[in-house]
Amino acid sequence: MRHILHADFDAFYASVEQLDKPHLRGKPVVVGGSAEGRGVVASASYEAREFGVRSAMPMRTAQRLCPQAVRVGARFERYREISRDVMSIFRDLTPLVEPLSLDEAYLDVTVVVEDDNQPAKIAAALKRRVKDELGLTISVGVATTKSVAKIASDMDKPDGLTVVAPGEERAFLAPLPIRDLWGVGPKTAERLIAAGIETIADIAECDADWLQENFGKHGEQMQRLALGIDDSVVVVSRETKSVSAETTFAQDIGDPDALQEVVDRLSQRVAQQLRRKQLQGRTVKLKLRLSDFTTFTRQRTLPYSVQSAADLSQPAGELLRAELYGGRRFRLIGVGVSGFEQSEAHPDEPHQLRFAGFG
Ligand code: DCP
Ligand code: MG
Ligand code: MG
Repeated sequence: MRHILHADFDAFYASVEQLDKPHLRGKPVVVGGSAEGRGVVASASYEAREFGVRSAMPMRTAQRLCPQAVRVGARFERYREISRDVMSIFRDLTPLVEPLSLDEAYLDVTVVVEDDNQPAKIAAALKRRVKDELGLTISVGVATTKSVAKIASDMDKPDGLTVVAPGEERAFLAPLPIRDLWGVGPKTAERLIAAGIETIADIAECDADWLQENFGKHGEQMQRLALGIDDSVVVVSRETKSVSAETTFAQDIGDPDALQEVVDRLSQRVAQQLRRKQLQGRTVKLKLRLSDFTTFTRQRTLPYSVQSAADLSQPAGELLRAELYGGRRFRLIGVGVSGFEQSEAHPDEPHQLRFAGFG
């Protein structure tokens, strides 16, 4: 039997803003783009939620529901920093940490459990440590499976701790609406409700053949999850050593401006991946292939680390210009970054979720 924690910050972006700007504490706060710019709410403080404000809502609607709410723009760098901090607190507890996004992760604490250190106690201690060290609250779900732990962490927000004892998984899930189940997105939910299936218990008790006929393998999986059966393990992603992007041309290119444009575009792709993986590196690499298929790389290590497309395309462009002599033409260009700053393991992209509709 496994013991899994799912931990998720409460109103993450909004709480960070309240932490950094004490005058916002206790007030309705929404983080996101302006109403004039057709912005949407990324995160709403729990004070704002009392007025019905929710994530993904147009900012204009949020301001109508709660005119006194203070809107602040998002500061992704800061959120990434706190995300790194919390993941490192998690990894202090167990190496089996699977981040799902900046503000949440699964932790497999099976080997940490002892007679006098039960999962509930471990979770409470983790919440306390995060609060003491970061000044923010997380909600934690404790269960024997990932899917139940994830649902449990959402039950008692904010500052929640919900423990589903071994053997209680099915009973815990039974009364919940089908939308709470892993993998039940809006379309699936609509079809299930049309058939009179409204709670997770309804799925658990539903005729297996009917589910299979209507939803195929997904139907089978839904029923297993509804019964509290889920064998998926906490996946620790490998450390990323480098991030790169390359492109091959239909026709060889020699024009410096056209080549620089390609470098700019590749830099943007790399920057996007770096952002997603919360990485920044000091070594910029350019890969080149000539018309005659000779392939080589040039690299430079900078005194500072880069993450943005602009910071990356500039040194990559310099490496390129040094190779533009004698009318050389290129058939492939690649741009990459390595030499990442933090030495600790970094999450890869949050793992691909198997179903649509998983929040
Ligand atoms: N986020 C976003 N757009 C969304 C949903 C989320 O930009 N539609 C961002 C802002 C959130 C962060 O991701 O702060 C974490 O997402 P959560 O779903 O965990 O939401 P919160 O942490 O804000 O609130 P909760 O207390 O419900 O977890
Ligand atoms: Mg959250
Ligand atoms: Mg989250």
